[in-house]
Amino acid sequence: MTQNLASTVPSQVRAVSGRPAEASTRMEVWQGLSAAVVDAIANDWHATDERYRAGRMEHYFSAEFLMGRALLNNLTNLGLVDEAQKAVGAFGHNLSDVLEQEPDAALGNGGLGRLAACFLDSCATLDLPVNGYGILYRYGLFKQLFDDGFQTEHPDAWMEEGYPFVIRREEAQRIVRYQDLTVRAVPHDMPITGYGTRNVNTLRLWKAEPMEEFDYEAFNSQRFTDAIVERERTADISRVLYPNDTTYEGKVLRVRQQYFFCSASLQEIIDTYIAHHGEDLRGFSTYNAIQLNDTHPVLAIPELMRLLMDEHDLGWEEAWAEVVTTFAYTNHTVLAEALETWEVSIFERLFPRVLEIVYEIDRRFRQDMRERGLDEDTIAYMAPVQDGVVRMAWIACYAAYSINGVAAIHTEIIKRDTLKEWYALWPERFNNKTNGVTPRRWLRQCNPRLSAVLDDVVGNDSWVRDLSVLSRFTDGVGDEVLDRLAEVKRANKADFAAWVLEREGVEIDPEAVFDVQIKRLHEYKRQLLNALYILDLYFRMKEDPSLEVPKRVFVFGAKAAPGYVRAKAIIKLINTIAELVNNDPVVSRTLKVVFIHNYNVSPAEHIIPAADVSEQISMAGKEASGTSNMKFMMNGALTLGTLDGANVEILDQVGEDNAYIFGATEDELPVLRETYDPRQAYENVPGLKRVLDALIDGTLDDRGTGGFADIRRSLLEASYESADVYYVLGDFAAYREAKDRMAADYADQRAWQRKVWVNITGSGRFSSDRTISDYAHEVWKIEPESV
Ligand code: GPW
Repeated sequence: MTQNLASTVPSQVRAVSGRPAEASTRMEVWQGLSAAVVDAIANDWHATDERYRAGRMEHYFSAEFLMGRALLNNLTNLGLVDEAQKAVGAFGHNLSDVLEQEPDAALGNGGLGRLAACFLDSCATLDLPVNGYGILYRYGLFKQLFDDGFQTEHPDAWMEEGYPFVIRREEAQRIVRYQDLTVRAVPHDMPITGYGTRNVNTLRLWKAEPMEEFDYEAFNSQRFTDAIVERERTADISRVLYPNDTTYEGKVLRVRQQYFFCSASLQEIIDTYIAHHGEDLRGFSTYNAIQLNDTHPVLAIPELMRLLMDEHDLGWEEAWAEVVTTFAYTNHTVLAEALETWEVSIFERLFPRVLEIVYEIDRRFRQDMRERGLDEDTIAYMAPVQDGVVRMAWIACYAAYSINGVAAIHTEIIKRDTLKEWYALWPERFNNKTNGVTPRRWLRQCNPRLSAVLDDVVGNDSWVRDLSVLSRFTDGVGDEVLDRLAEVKRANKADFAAWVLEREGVEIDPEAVFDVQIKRLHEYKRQLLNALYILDLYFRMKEDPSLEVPKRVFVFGAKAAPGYVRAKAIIKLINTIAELVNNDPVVSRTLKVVFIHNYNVSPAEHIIPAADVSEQISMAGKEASGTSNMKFMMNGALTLGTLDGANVEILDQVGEDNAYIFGATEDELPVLRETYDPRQAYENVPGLKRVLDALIDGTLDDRGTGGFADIRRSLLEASYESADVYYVLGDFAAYREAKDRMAADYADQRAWQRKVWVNITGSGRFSSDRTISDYAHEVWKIEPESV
C-alpha cells in the first residue's frame, strides 16, 4: 500500500461530504473510509483479475449472496482496523459508531445465500481463482418490523445512499435478449479481500438497464407512460430479491431474473476464453468450471448450449461435451417444494430458442435411457420435460459432472431417496461437501475477546487462516484458560444485553443462560417446539412457585416468507408468549423472551458471541446442513439439537459429553410414524395438553386472526397422515428433558467451560476454508494463484 489511511481518509471524506472531515456526518465518514479502503486495494484487485482470467477459473453462480457489512470485514482482512480507528479518531469520530452506519447487503434469504458469501471469503483467503456471479438487487431481503407482534415487511433500499464497495463496470456490459424484451446487463463488482493475502477476488452482480434510457419518440409524441413502462419492465428484472426460502412465486419474473444473470455471466466467460485461447470453444471446460448454487442458475445449462452452438459455431455433440464437463450442482434441500419446476409456457414466452434446446436435451435423454434399458415409467419420472413442466433439478442431474449434498447425512439422503434414480446411473457424480463458515467474520471479527484468548493460547493468529490448529490445544490447557473463557462470555453477554435494551427495549440479565434460535422461520426448523417448551416452563413455574429454575433468556431471530401464513402465526405466537412471560412480575425474574426484529447478518454478529445454548432442533432428516450451528460452536455455545444436518458431524467431533442431543432419528422416524398419534401425545405427555389448550382458551390472544387455532389444528386435527408432520409433539418430552438438564448443568461453570473449550477447538472442520479446499481439489480442479 502506497499511502496510509491517516492521509487518505480525510480527503475521501471531504470528497463525499463537501466539507471538512470534522464537520462530516457519521454516514459520510463511513462513505469516505470505505472509499479509502477501495483505493488501498485497487491495484491488487486489478492484478488479481488479470492473473485469474489467464488461467483455469471456477465461477460460482448464485441467485443469492448474503454479504452483510463490508467495511469491518475488509479492514480485518487487510489488518487495518487500528489504523482506521486512528484515522477517524483524528477528526473526532469513533470507529464502531461509524461501522454501525453501514447497511447490510442482504442479497440473500438465509443459509444458502450466506454460504455463498462465506465461500467467497475462503476463496480469496486461499488465493483461489474463483469469482461469484449474481444479481444486483435494488431491494434486498425485506426489513422486518413487528406491529403488535405481527411481522410486517418493508423495502430494503440498501444502496440508495451510495455504496462505495460496488464499482460499476460500464465497459463490460452485455446484452440479454428475451422474446419480448432486450436489456443491457451492467456489471457491478464487489471486491472480496482475503485474510493475510494480497489477492482480491470479485463478486460480479448484474443490473438490468434499458437499451435506451427512455424512448424519446414516445416521449415526444406525448406517450409519456409508454416511454416509462418499457423502462420499468427492464428495471423489474433486478429490482427485488424473492423473499421465498424453499417455495416460490412470481414465476415469470423469477425465471427472467435467473436467465438474466446466467446469460450475461456466460457471455463474459466466453469472451474471456476467446481473448486468451482463441475462437475455438472446444477447450472451454479446460479453463472453466461453474458451480450451480441450487437449481436457481440451472438455465445456464441450455444457455451455454445456445451460445456455443448459435454464436460460436459448435455442433450439438461438441457443445454438449463442454457442458457436461463444465457444470457442478449443489443440492441444498430434500424438501420437494423447493425443487424448481417451470411451466413450458413460461419458457415459450420468454425464450423459445432455449425451450427448443431443452426439448432436444429431453429427447436425447429419453433415447439414452431407453438404450440403457430403463422402463418407461422411470424415464418419464426422470425426464427434463414432462406434463408441460420443465424440471430444473433433473436437468442439473443429467448435465452436471458433480452432484453434491451439504452435509454427510444430507448426501446420504439424496443418494437414497431424493435423487436415487440418478445415483443408480451415475454414482461417481455424487459427493459430499459438508458446509462451513468463515472464521474471519464469524470469530476473528465478531468476537475480538475470544480471538485474543486464542491468539494467546496458540501463540499467534495462525488459527485465523487454519482453524484446525486449534485442535492441538483441546487437551492440556489449565483452569486459567477456562476462567478466561467464562470472562469473555460474560463480557460479550453484557454487551449484548446493552444492545438488546437499546434495540428491543427488553432488559436481560447477563448472569442468565442465553439460549438462542436464529434462522428462517419454517415449520421443519421447529421454532414452535421451542415456544411450546417456554410456555410449558411458564406454566410449571406458575403451578409450583417453589420450583428451582435456572435463570434463562430465550432469544429468537427469524423472518417468515411474506406469503407463509402459518410461519407468520408462529412469529405472533412467540411474541405473545414473550409478552406473557416478560410482564409476569414473578416469572420474569427468572425468564425472559426476546424476539430480535429484522434478523440479518449484522445482528447475528452481535448475538452469536453472547450465546450459551445453540438451538438446532429441526425434525431429523429435514435440515440439509445448517450453518448457524457451526458459528455457535466456534463461539463457545453448546448445541442442543437433533441428529440432523451438520449437527451429526458436530457430535462426532465433540463427543456425547459435549453436546445435548435428543429426539427421534432419521432412520427411526418412518417406523415411529406408523403408529404415531399426536392426539395420544396431547393426552399423555405431561404438560402438552395445557400448552396446546392455551392456544385456544383465551390465555394467548391472536387478535382474532385464527392463527393460533390453526397452529393447534396443524398439530392435532389435520387429517391423520398430515397432523404434526414435523413431529413436534412426538419429540416434546425428549426436548424438555434435554433442555432442563442442560440449564441445570450450566451451574457447574468449570465443567461447562470445559465443554465450551472442546467445542471451540473442535470447530476446525467447520471452517469454510476446509469446505472450499475440498471443492477446489475434488470438484473444480483449480490451484491457488497468488499475486
Ligand atoms: F431450498 N437453504 C436455504 F434448498 O437457506 F434451495 N434456502 C433455500 O432456498 C434452500 C436451502 C433450498 C439452506 C438449507 O436449508 C440449510 O440446511 C443449509 O445449511 C443452507 O441452505 C446452505 O447449504
